[in-house]
Amino acid sequence: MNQYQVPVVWSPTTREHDPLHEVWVGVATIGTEVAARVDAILSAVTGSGFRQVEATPHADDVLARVHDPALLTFLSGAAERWRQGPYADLVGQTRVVSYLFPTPAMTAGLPTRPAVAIHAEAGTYAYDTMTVVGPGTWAAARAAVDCALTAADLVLAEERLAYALCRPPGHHATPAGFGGSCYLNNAAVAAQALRDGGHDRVAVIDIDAHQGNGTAAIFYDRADVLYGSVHVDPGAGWFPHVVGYADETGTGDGAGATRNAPLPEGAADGPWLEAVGGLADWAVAEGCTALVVSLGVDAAVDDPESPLLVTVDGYRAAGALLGATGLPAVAVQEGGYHLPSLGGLVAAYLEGHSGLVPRA
Ligand code: SP5
Ligand code: ZN
Repeated sequence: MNQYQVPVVWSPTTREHDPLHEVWVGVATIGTEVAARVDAILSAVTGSGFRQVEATPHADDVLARVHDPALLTFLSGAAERWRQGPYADLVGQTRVVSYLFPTPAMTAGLPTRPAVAIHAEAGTYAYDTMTVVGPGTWAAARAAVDCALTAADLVLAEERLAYALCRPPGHHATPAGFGGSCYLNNAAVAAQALRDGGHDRVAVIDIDAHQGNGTAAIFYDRADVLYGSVHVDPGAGWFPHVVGYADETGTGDGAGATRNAPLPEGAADGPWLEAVGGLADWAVAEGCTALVVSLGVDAAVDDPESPLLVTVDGYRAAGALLGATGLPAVAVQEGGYHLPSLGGLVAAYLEGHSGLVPRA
């Protein structure tokens, strides 16, 4: 019997981003978005149902259509500027972390200039203290974009499902900002590539535990890329805190093309799958011809970063629901931080989506 093999697109360069720590509530905590995630996933998506594909380098053109050039310039040069500064001597710190954020609370309507010092300029682009920039961050984030673009190429060449093992993740990266462990928005790049490749309407369905505020922002005023997300309720105190409410549905041309399905803590499989199914039906009803799945597995029971309590069978069933749309799909890795279970959750989702195992 012919069995479908899901291409697993990855790049060894994605291991070069090594945050060491995340500054959270003023303390340098042990990093959660670590390089070992790549290998935890790779070692699980093996066997006859998968085939590994190494990402190929792609030009910046699609990336530049979803991000402000100032963000790309800043991120690509930040680690080297930090290295050339006094920071190693002053604080023994090799990662870029801003101490200042020039939000409207500071600028208050005054005319402003770019900060000259990188320890202040970083706050123009960074919106949290957790998402640090180190020597390998740009190379890894850019390699993750190549993973997404290579997976999109495969789907444009008639593959029905391609998985991009992107790391660092991307869905919290906004047009001109980084945060939430994300630097470049891999899923948005994949969606834009599918649009450019001839799909008139593309849906991004985000099943990471957190609302993908970056992807939402990139497409909020566009009708050609739908954004739908199921996530833990920001109103219950969860990241991204200030957006991701159900009444945020798009603006201008994009009115009605955004859907947010916030869930209470402890929701578990039933309500979560109902929301995933609702988003899948919506993408089909709206006439989308291709899908990008922001595949975060941090909604799972053992994950330290969310309280949603979804099981591995839940992830398999979510895959089946999105696979049942019949739409060609790029699945892009987002969050998921429990190293022992991470790979199994990704494999279960992909098995469900590709129909490698019968649906429950
Ligand atoms: C891609 C993704 O899943 N990003 C997660 C963004 C949410 N991060 C919020 C972190 C809250 C602090 N958790 C404690 C971490 C201690 N190291
Ligand atoms: Zn997440």
